[in-house]
Amino acid sequence: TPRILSGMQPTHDSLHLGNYLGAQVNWVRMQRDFDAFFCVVDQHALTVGPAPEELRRRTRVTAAQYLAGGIDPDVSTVFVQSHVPEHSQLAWVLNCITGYGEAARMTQFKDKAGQRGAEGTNVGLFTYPMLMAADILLYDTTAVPVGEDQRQHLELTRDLAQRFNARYGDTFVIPEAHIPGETAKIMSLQEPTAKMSKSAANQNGNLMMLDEPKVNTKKLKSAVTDTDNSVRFDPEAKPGIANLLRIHSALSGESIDALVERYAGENKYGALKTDVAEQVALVQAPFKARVDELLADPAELDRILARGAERARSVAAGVLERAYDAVGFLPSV
Ligand code: AQP
Repeated sequence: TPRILSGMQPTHDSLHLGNYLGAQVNWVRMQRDFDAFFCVVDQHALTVGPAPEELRRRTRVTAAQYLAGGIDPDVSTVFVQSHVPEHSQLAWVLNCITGYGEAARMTQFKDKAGQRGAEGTNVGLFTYPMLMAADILLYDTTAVPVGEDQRQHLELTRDLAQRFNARYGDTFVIPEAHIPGETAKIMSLQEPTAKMSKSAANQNGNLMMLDEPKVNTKKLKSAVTDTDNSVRFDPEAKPGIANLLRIHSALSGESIDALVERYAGENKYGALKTDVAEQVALVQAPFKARVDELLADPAELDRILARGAERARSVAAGVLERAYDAVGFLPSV
């Protein structure tokens, strides 16, 4: 069976609706057709310098959200990146075939380094894409379900795999990005031309999966729209309304055309916002309840993650050995 791998960073106490609609919904859809690996990428999260107890808590919360969103640990392999040392081992090898200029062109790095300044930018942030490439290539992954923001990193992963194969002989499977249509980029409610982001300065633009529904309702009521007063789907001219329509459509299963028809006429922005809030609450309330249940028994959660790590290592070890041998490292036994 073909394999998928994806992950999220435990950089926040809750995922946002963009993570959920852009990535997780697809994970759940795909887990039965693929041999699926879902990783909590705690080593990536270390690049933003979390306090140790924060990272520990967020790693568990993130894993709990995978399960609450519908990932079945009996079907998929759910694990924590730092439990599988092969990730950093392969990352080193990939660092050595990545051009400095190539890495410096990554827009996510440029954005984050720009925000943090030279003093606040660590080398981990720079080598992030090569660690991500290792995450993917270690599992002979065929498809990677992610949001639009990860497209460039996926392209780099493919380039590195092809370069490695050309230089050292056929070693890695070349993965394909699997990016959804309308939900690939859920926008900030406050700045609808920028993506909803855990690290955004204005958190009022984020709908957090684990917030109380009334908090999200309030954020939706003050979502930025436009003064044109009619509901139409026009992402260029009306990014705020387009974002609300996409969110509604993804959660309710109704087509965007049907929604545009429903909110035809003047002064329907309020009604649209109220209805989106209702759809968000419908998904969010059971999600949050399930997360609370899972966190009440951290030992069980840790057992699931330990089982996942064991399965992950059983695959990753073989692929790493292939790569180590290909580059000319001596076998250790
Ligand atoms: N706004 C979004 N719309 C659709 N998909 C999104 N993803 C992130 N933001 C959106 C997808 O969620 C997955 C997990 O991402 P991550 O944890 O690696 O975080 P990120 O991509 O760096 O984005 P975040 O969550 O906003 O965090 P920060 O602010 O720290 O960068 C990925 O599949 C991503 O595509």
